[in-house]
Amino acid sequence: MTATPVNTPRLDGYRMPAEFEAHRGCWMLWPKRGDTWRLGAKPAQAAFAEVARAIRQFEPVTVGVDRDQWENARAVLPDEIRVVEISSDDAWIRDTGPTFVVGPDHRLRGVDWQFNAWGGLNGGLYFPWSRDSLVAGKVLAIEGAGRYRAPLVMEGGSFHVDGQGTLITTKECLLNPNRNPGLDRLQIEACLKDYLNIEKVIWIDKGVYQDETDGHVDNLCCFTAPGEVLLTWTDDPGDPQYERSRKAFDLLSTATDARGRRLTVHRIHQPEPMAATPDECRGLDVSETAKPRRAGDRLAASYVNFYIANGGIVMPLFDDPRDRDAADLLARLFPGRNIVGVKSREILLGGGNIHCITQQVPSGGNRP
Ligand code: KQY
Repeated sequence: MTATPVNTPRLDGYRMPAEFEAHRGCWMLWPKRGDTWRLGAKPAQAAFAEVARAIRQFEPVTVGVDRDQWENARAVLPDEIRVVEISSDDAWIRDTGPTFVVGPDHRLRGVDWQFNAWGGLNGGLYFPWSRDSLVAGKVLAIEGAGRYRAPLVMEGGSFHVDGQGTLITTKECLLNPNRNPGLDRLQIEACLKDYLNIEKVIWIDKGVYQDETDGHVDNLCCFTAPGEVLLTWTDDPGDPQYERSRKAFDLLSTATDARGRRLTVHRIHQPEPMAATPDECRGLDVSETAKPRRAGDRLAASYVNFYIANGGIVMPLFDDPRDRDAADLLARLFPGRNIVGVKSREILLGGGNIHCITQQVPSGGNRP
């Protein structure tokens, strides 16, 4: 008996566009869990609402909300933001939402990865994650987009694509035994090629120091255009981030992409190292089923964790003297897009930033 071949985006001619290509809109989820977000998630909800408002200047935004937060979210968010009921375990739609792919006819479908809360019972961040696992399917149903169920355990923040056949990721995350212990690097590459329709994978060793996702690339570097990458950086050789960024710089600046181009690597200096304060940690619910967040823990702050919208960049601000230089650099790298900064410490305290809480829906057309 011969096995029925499983359809994949590659076989069907679907590909994942780069984030800098045109969008139909953006999805977010509403934060509420008290062991991730302090003070009953109120400060985080204000920050998420600010991000949603910033993105709404450029494209439609939908926010998925648990039943018991629906009225609250609806009251806090402006009318022009769509609010729909979707339950989830936490609010990281970059990781739990679908990765949209576009077909030859410009039709949308989505890849639904296997999710295990960044490592399952071997270093994952909370248990259970069963509601998170259903988020991608629910978003695709609302969007009326077909669903590819991918066999890989991974998250949307663990890779970036240039839309022209190249994917960047980190070994620290995708080769971590807490994701796909039964698969080797070549098997993982083959799966990425099938489900994202890419040709080349660039493997960086490690992501940002103390990043609780096991080094998601979306906090370390991203494509700003085909052939151009932006990398978080520090000039301080005494900082544990220094070696990580230097190695990534050396690798990226000698790598070629799927089209054979040498990459241009831009560096964006990280903010001053920062940590969670005792007061911030006192505001968290105590929980047996989630990673404890302790005062003094370094936060994985990076300016690279921004969202590229149609005509805009929504970037994290840290109340740091480097905020201004970071915004100026992004303005130079993204001519024609307005740079909008949002104070993001409350999002950072939960272990991610603006890119991690957003998921673009591509329009399939060219950049506007
Ligand atoms: O890097 C991301 N895409 C998400 C960060 C998730 C942090 C979970 N606490």
